Amino acid sequence: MSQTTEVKVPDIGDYSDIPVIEICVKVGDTVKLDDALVTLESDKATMDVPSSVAGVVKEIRVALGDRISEGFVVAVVDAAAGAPSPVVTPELITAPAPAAAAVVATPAAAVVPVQVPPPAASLAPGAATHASPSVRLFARELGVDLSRVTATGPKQRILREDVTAFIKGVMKAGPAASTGGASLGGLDLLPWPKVDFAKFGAVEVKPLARIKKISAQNLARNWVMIPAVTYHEDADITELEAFRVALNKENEKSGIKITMLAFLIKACELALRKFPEFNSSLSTADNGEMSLVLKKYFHIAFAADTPNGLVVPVVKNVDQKSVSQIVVECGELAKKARDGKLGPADMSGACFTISSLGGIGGTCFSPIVNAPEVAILGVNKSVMKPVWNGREFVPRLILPMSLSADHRVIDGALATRFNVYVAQLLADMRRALI
Ligand code: CAO
Repeated sequence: MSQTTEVKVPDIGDYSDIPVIEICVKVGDTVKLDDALVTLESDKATMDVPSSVAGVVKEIRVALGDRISEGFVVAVVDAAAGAPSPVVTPELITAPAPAAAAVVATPAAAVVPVQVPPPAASLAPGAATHASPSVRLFARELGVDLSRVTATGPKQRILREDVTAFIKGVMKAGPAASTGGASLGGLDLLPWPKVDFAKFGAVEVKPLARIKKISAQNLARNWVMIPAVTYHEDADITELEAFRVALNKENEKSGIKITMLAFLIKACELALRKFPEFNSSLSTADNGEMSLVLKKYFHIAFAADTPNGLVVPVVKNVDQKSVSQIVVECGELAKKARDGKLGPADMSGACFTISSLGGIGGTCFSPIVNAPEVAILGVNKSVMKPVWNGREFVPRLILPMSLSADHRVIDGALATRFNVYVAQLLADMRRALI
């Protein structure tokens, strides 16, 4: 006879309204007393909600991301016939395990994490993994992303030994292979300052948007790991801009407005062909051996500012497209970006990135290289400047360019040659024919 029990979130102390980060079972699973049904995670603790009976899961009443508190029914379990089902007592509740934020505050936890870059499609590191709070804590202390760890426990559960094996693998492959891992160990970073800002005045706390969280991780890794140098160059775009304006006047009826960004993409594609090191990525084999992958395709990304944060869509095969086609594609991608509709395919495969702040202003900046690319070109607003032509000062429209390049692949001389060539192309696109 069926004997259903509603399993509720037990007394979890001061915690409430905590998001569900993992659902450990599915309908039809057989569970033992105390098997974890779901995992909750606040900013301070991770805790499993254990089954209060042994039996078969009949219903799951929560979804990932739901915020729940004590007493909320997470699942309905049909107690196995004949199996005694002692009711869970508060002592049986899995003790809340302090999460990273809390750990960081203690000196003992000032372990520099072994971070492994998330796979391109990994939007939420650690998501969809099964592990107990103590294993999660262990992984956090070491900075291990559980989604990269191979689980050997029952029902794909990650065990402490799995985390240890993962770390051993990373260490064995050497610092270079960990790319973002052990090589950070020497930095001996201080914990992030914890300040009660409200002590100094009124504040408002806002959660970071998802895009910002993802880009924060990527930017921090790229900033720390890539020894990038930024090289500045001025491009004289007087004639190109006059041509662009004239074209747009001609094409007023068609509605397609040729942009400076499209010319920049074309010029960069031509420069990538002339300087193939710029169209490459560093890659590390399992034995730690590093090599340079030179690409024979030309996919160029551009940074797009959206209300939710920065995204970087990619225009594929720009070598096979005219400037007008690039204009149309950039427009479509920028619209998709603003509407939050870019898919992973729209944002992957880039060889090189352009970050244009030209519509806003600025005179120069240091863009962060977008790994695993090796360079990025930033441009600011073009301005009329007096330029000496040997006899007199003449007004010329100058576009400031800032090229950041990974010094492991690109030396200063090469970077400057690239910049000079892009500037020459922008000054006179006829060079592309030579
Ligand atoms: N100099 C002077 N004017 C420029 C210019 C430049 N380098 N680049 C663009 N402009 C002008 C355009 O001609 C346009 O003028 P009109 O409206 O009179 O025609 C205006 O500035 C707006 O251009 P835009 O920037 O919106 O359009 P775009 O095609 O040049 O760029 C995009 C598209 C998606 C790159 C841009 O909208 C964007 O998001 N830029 C921000 C990128 C960013 O945030 N980078 C920083 C990353 S690091 O934090």
